Amino acid sequence: MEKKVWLLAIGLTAVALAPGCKPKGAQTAITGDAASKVYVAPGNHDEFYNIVSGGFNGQMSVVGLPSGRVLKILPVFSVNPENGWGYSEESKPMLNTSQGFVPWDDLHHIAISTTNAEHDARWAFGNANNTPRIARVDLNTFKTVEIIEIPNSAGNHSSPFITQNTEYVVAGTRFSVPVGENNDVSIDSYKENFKGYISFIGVNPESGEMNLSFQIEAPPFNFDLARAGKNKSHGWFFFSTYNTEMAHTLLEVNASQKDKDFIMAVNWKKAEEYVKAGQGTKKKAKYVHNKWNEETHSATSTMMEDVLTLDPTVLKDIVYFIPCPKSPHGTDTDPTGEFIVGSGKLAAIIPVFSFTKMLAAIESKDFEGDINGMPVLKYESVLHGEVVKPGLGPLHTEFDGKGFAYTSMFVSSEIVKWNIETLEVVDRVPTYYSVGHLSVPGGPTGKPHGKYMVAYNKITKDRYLPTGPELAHSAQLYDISGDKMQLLLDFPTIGEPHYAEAFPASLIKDRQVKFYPIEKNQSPYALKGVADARVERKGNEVHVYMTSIRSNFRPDNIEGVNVGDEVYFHVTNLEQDWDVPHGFAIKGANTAELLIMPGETSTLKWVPDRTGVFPFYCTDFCSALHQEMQGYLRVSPKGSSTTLKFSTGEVE
Ligand code: CUK
Ligand code: CUA
Repeated sequence: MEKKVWLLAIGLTAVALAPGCKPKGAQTAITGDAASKVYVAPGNHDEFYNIVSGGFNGQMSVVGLPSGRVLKILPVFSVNPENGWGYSEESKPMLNTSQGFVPWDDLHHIAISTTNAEHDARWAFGNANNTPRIARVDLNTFKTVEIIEIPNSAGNHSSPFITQNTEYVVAGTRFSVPVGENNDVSIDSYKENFKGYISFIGVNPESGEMNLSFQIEAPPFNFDLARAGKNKSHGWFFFSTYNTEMAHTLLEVNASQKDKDFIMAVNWKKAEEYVKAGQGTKKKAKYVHNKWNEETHSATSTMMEDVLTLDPTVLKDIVYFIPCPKSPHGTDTDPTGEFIVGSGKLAAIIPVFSFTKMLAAIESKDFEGDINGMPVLKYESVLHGEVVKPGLGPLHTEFDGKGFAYTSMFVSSEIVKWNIETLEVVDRVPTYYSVGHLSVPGGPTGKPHGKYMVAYNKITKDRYLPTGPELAHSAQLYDISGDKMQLLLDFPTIGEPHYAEAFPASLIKDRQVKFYPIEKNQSPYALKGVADARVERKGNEVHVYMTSIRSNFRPDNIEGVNVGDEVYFHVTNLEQDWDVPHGFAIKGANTAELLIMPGETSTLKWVPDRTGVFPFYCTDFCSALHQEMQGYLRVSPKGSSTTLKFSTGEVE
């Protein structure tokens, strides 16, 4: 009975919303050896790191494959009370934007750095949709070390995608908006006043530091996703667009009018030439650039003032349009760089374009028209072929390096494997349920590692124990080493993942930072030993220079603080060993704890609003005497003359 009601509910959902169909031929059972294929024995390590976007939680999670074990959650565009990210004075500037402190975002896509189109896994980039930003995470420390805001963008969805040597991370705007001074315009003037901007953010090959190199001004389409060309198509970038109708109301209907939208092909090497030749216009734009410094253990935030803009209607040969059926979502390039797959979410086929044919069509000016002087190529001239009857609602495609492509089918809840050359569908498996992105280790690179594929599903329904109105989101791991895809494992995820990338653990596991050398600690508040522990008053500021080492804080008892004082606890963790963080928390503080890594200094600010004696303690169980790691701070009335004093344990 219960089951029947449930099926009916799904049926209704399916009718109303299209997605959510129970896959046909649903085999819930998995075959014999699946468990042993995902079993990583206690003490053994996983073969791959999987860096997974958190969607609306603004974080990334680190998952081991094939086990599906969650190893870490990284705050990127979010505060994290667990370790004080966004709460400590040092980390607050990382979340600054031109709109002020923004402690949340919607993170959809991961890009792992590459060299020669192969993962080097030095950095993981992630996008912020809502307040357009790109973040860079250092994969030696698994810490967010840089965030750059993207001006003239709104809904930074087509982002971040990287070129094959990580020359650029690229960001296309989902929403076109009016930009510059003249931004108070009628929404009905969409076609005249709105613009779509594509941003190329240069990445320093040594330090990884990002800088907004230039923006290309594009028509007011919606830019959805993108992929760089690679190997033979290195130097080009491909962006999927929808709403080429340029509608601004009821997009559900009005942006689905045309038979074909476009994949916008961008010759970024050409754009670079124009930049080098001094072309383009510097335009005023305010955006913030935040950087973390591993020696001062703190972040700085800089307001930037302008951006170089290229107008491709004037600067020729940068932008071309490839017609692509029905509101393409993903666009993906195969490992050779020859094939460009457009996944029209409302299309009945999957078109596959040929880079060679595209170049030939450009060469022979085989155009069907233009958009403001930017050529529109002929669909047939650029088409390698179509995958017929692949399923319903193609979204995203990954590759295995063995000549096959895997496309997620959102509406029919399945994954379809097809041959890139012959376009023949060779296998299909159901997913539970509506699948979004897929992730094959090395899948977007020139050298996929194959072996596994993870599907990140949107609707979980009955896969796990229910947890109230909101159910766990679901990832599913498939073995793709044979001819037939085989479901191995379901595992719940953190947040709502969209894209994820996976790479061999061997790339980075031996170069992990174990602790920060205390002698290199350049924080102005760092202490190099317990002898320097002290408390200083400067007007109404009280600075507590504190050390933590197993198993004490120095100073531990502090008196002479008054109500309304600004108290700064600058805590240095003096440990020089792996895996010995100390925590710091004080009763009454309206903030989070600090979790201080060995050799690091971190600051918690507190303005006491009442008198009393307030205990503080270490929050990380660091030794057998962890519970002894504590102290007291006395707060006296405003203006009181209680003498400033502190004990460091030496005198009794
Ligand atoms: S999107 Cu989520 S399933 Cu934002 Cu890459 Cu396609
Ligand atoms: Cu330090 Cu517990």
